[in-house]
Amino acid sequence: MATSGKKTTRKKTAAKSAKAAKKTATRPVKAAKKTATKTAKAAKTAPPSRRRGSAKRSASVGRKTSETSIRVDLAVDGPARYAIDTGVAFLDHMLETFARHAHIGLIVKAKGDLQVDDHHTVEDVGLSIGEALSRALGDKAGIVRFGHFEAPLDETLMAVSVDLSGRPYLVYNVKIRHHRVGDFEVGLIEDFMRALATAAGMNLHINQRYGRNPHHILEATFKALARALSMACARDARVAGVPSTKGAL
Ligand SMILES: [Mn+2]
Repeated sequence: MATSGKKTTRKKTAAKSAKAAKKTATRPVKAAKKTATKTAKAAKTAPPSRRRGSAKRSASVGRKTSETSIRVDLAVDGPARYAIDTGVAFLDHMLETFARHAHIGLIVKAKGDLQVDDHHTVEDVGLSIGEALSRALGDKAGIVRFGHFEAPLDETLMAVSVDLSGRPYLVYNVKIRHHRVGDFEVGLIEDFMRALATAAGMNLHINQRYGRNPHHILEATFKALARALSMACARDARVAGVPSTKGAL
C-alpha cells in the first residue's frame, strides 16, 4: 500500500543533495554558483551510506475516507515536538506519551466519525502513523532493526519487542479485566497496534508481564513501544546497507 510512497521518499532522500545542486547549477545565479559546484562535488564524492545517514528521516501522510480524515507528520530524527489531536482524549494521552519517550517529532490531527464510536478513528490513526513510519524509514539502510524494552509503571510491567522486518505481525498478550478506562474502550488498543504493525511492516510483540490497573497497563505499553521502536530505528554505524541477509526489508 505504501510502495509508491516508499519509493518516492527513498529516491528523494538519496538524490536530495544532488538534486538541490543540479537545480541551483542549472540556474545561472552568480552568487549561488560557487556553492552549487561545491554541493555537486560533495554529492558525487560522499559514499551513498553517508549521504543517506545525514538525511533526516521524516514523512507526512494524509488519509481521507468517509469515516476519518487524518494528517500525520512524523520525524524519526526529531526535532522531538508533538501535537496530538484525534478527538479521542485517551488516545491523545497515549500518543503524547509515545512521542515523548520515542524522542520523535509527531503531529497527528484526526477528524473521525466519533458519533458512531471511536473505532474507525483509533484504527485509522494507527494505520496513518504506521505508514508515516514506513515512509520515513525508506529502505531502512543502516538501522538497528530490532528493539526490545520493558517498561514498569507502578504495579505493572509491560514488554514490547519489535522487528522492522517488513513482515507485519502482531502478538498481543494483554489481559485487562475492565472494558473501559474512563469512556475509552480498552480493546481498541489492540486494533490500533494491529493497524500500526500492518502499515509499518513491523513484527510487534506486546507481552504483559503483570499488572492490574488498565490505565497503567496501556500507558506502560506505549512507553515500552516508544523505547523499543527508538532502538530499532536507531542507526548503527556497523551496519552496511540494509540489515538483512536477503538484502531487502
Ligand atoms: Mn496516564
